[in-house]
Amino acid sequence: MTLRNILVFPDPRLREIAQEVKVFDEKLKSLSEDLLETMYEFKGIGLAATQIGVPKRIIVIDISEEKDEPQVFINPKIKILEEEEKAGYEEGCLSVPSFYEEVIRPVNVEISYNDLDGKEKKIKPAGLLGVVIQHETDHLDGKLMVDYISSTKRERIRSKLLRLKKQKK
Ligand code: GNR
Ligand code: NI
Repeated sequence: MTLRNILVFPDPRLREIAQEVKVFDEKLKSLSEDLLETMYEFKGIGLAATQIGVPKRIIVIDISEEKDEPQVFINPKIKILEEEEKAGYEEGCLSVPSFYEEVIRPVNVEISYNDLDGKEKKIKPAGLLGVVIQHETDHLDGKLMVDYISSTKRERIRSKLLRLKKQKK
């Protein structure tokens, strides 16, 4: 297992569209382990491969209290079952560190995905799991939490994070 670096907004690599996974081999398992290790290290409840600079459609999630229920979703696809019911959640993102913004998303969704062995699966996630799967799947499409807020706010976050980055160098 290897701890990876997490890209920070506005890194252009966060805007890439990730490629579908077609080969389910040991390399994929080892990459998923790296993602989980990195997510746990940085105290996240989810992480997308895009965030470590690997543009492949892989996400990992653990929303459990004890941090002992890792979940891996390969090639996740979201079907909105019902457009009317939406809910807001105060979201955070490891690629937008220290900013929290409310994002409104559909509540009733169905997720189709492959497991690590390539088997096709389908779930209807409840509550937070549905929110996090949608947040992570956005990453695979180059979309970030900050795209849901006003461009003025987004610009302010962008300059703050850029300034922080230059300080660290
Ligand atoms: O750690 C995270 N917390 C979180 C809180 C609310 C909604 C989504 C998330 S995901 C985030 C980790 C992350 O950036 N995943 O891409
Ligand atoms: Ni994120």
